[in-house]
Amino acid sequence: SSSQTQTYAQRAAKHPNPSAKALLDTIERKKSNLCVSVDVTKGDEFLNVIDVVGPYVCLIKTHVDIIEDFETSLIEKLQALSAKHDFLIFEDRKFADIGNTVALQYSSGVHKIATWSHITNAHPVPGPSIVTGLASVGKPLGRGLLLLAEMSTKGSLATGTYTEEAVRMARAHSDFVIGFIAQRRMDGVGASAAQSVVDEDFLILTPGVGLDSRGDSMGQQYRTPKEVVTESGCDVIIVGRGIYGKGNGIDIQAVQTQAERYRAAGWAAYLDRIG
Ligand code: 6AU
Repeated sequence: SSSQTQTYAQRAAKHPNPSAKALLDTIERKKSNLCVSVDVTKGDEFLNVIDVVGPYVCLIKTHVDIIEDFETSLIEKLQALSAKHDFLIFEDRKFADIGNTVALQYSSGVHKIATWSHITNAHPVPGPSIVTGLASVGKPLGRGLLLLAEMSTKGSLATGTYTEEAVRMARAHSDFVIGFIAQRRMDGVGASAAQSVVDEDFLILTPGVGLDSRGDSMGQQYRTPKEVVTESGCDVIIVGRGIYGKGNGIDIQAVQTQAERYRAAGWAAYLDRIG
């Protein structure tokens, strides 16, 4: 059977990449396919939101470069919360440069992403050298990479043959590329009849998820967990503003309520899919 109808536990048991296996195991253990995207700009708000949503998530997604008062101790606190609540960390860096440059951006600078982020992502636009550049840093550490095969935004150029080439690139580097940021399952996409793709198991992490809104004023488009997980076969829902809100100031009780609501919706959609 394809990964579409297998349980997360069945997939975890045979996944060769340590970060993909850990994510699948965490999803099963916590009965959560929810990743919360914590796109806030103050370190204390960042930690407060993560502490509250932590029990309901398999994964926390960060954009560390938007935090105004970033310091190394923030990463230590993030790691302590990861241990306390049992979730993995995904820095949404969207690398997009030549191999040598992305290897430096991944390992070095202020943020040293590879030292703490289990999973990161990259645009396939430079070609396979972006994967080998990042793998030179991340593979020895047991990290995993997601390629952006599609985007959630209106007018995205990541469609058609671009998406197919992204999947082929992943297939050629499946020791480090664990899946895609995409809007649907990629089983067999871009495969020639001669290629055997039956054993591949790419994880599909999907942003652009909302229960109360269909988009924002800057091109974002939202679909429901049912559309994303049951109908399109995706594995993890990524939710930001649907959970932590849009206004100024964070209502921590509301954040907890929304995290529980999205966890339940994402899990129900998965149970519907596997039947
Ligand atoms: O739920 P939102 O709209 O508040 O946040 C969605 C999050 C943001 C985006 O940077 C990210 O998901 N994202 C991505 C990722 C994860 O790579 C790709 C994409 O196509 N759309 C998208 O929104 O942090």
